Amino acid sequence: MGLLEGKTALVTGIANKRSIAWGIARAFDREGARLILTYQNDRLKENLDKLVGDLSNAPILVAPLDVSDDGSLTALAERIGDVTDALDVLVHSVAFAKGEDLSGRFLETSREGYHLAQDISAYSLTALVRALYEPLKNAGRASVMAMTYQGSIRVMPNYNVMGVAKAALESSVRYLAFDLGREGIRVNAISAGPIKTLAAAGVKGISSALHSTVERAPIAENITTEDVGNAAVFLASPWSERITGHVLYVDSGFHIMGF
Ligand code: 0WD
Repeated sequence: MGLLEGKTALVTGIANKRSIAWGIARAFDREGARLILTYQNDRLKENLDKLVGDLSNAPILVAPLDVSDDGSLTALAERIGDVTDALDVLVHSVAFAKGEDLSGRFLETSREGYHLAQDISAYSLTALVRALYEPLKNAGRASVMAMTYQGSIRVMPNYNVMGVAKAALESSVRYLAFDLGREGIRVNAISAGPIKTLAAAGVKGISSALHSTVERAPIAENITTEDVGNAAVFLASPWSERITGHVLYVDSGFHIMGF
């Protein structure tokens, strides 16, 4: 029997087969979860339609979601309400910043670029949890998780405005964990090491980040979306029942290193 048998899990942020969210969806599927998947726009829906054929169980719902649009969040909550009263697992795997804000000096970040990165990459977690509060509460023991990166606490050249957004995201995880703990809703983050995805390709210097992991991390190997998927299964399962407000590093141990 799978670790997530009988659980309903929403996974956001699948852009293509390289997406971290796809690694998570596959791991959840393997463990017997009932999946709800979202896509950002029609172009990405086509990718998702092809990918879901690889799952052992068809998703119970595939729906659009633009996290920057409150109407879209409300519409998603309604669609979810049509298929289930309870949502056991919620995965936030969404981030965006302007290309020009992901290279050069952080100093040059515009007000607009800063707001955009914060809105889509950090505030969206709170917006999503707010929109889905009822089904999460109904689950009794729900688990929410967000994807983050160590650029939140250390300077990773070029990560810039996204590092600041990830700091806000990780802080949001802690405040939400406090707000929702008494309702049985846990909120955690997974801080993944660098993985070559569509979003990562937008950050100048991803190749050197991948190279650094192999050179300097205790486990001298880059991580995969499958590694993140397995950690997500743990956070979604009862085996992590007393863990909340935590940032779990899945980075081959890179974060413990000084020199
Ligand atoms: O090295 C990496 N790849 C790491 C990624 C290391 C550590 C953390 N992360 C984080 C990212 O910051 C993000 O939060 O993992 C999460 C998932 O990112 P990913 O899997 O690396 O990237 P990708 O496959 O591109 O998925 C992110 C998706 C978007 O894709 P594109 O590249 O088309 O922007 O986030 C979605 C979109 O599908 N997205 C949105 N979804 C709903 N509403 C929105 C939006 N407004 N904007 C972006």
